[in-house]
Amino acid sequence: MTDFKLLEEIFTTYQTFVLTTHVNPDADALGSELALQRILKRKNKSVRIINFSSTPAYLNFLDSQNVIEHFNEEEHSEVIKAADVIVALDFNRSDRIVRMSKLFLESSAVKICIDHHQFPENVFSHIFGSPEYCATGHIIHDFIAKTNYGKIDYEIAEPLYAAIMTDTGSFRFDRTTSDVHRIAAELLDAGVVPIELHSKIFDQNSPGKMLLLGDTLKGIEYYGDNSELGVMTVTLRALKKYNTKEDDTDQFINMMMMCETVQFGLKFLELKDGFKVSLRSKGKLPAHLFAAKYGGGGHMNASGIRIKGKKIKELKPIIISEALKFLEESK
Ligand SMILES: [Mn+2]
Repeated sequence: MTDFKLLEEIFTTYQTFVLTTHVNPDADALGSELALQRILKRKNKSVRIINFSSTPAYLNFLDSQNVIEHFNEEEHSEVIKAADVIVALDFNRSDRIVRMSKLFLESSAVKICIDHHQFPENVFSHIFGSPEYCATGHIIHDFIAKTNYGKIDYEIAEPLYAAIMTDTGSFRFDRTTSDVHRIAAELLDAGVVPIELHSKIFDQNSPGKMLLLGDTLKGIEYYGDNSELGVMTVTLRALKKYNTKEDDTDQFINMMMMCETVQFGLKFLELKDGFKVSLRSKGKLPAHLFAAKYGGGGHMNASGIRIKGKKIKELKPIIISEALKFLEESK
């Protein structure tokens, strides 16, 4: 059980808060930060949101008051040091905030993690939430609802709906329970218009991104006797060709999973200093256990691996043959 009373006590006791989230933040990461920031502000707390990555353009509308700050060591190291409480949202391992992690680990602040991923690192004073939650925004919602720590009006409902809608894949993934739908109903009652928010988040693709998507889909490789394994690859060259960025490719893997035969999907994304593999699986296939073999993590049906200092072509054939073995063993 998540101890929301303790969380409320911490919020009540302390005055200055720094909220942060993982590199390349998504709508759950940012929506959770913004909802919590707004709730704490109403209690006259001093709250800064400092993120390692800048906000992706398509999610800028969520930050209507322009409060999210992009991490800059000079400007923020004192702020992070002086905070009473640092709240880590939507991540549970310090390396997910990249170069902010040193300041985070060295800070004497109370370190809170509010998150729904598995296997938290042992660096937090308190952890709230669990993988049972469909989104970090879901945890924030339950905290507010169960403790009455503020009112869920439109200002809070919009970021929470964005968080929950996106992390449940528009209310279809595994943890989309009847409770999640009841929460969605509550957020609609607070003024959220689903089609508007959905369109603001999902219909924001540049023409270049659509062309990159076309090339990437065309390049899908299928493996296994019945094409159960799907593999897609995005290179830095392709990103550059279409004037696109890493986060433009976030949804590509979900498109590959639309193929009926594909049970396990891998997306290789080239980075300047290595590469990233996103994993998706269907049913009970535990993608996160496969990710863990390479030091990655995530959820059963959606996880990720980050490999530093190696080229895709060095490891891709190995990862593919391991993935085929993994598929075979999981049958
Ligand atoms: Mn999340």
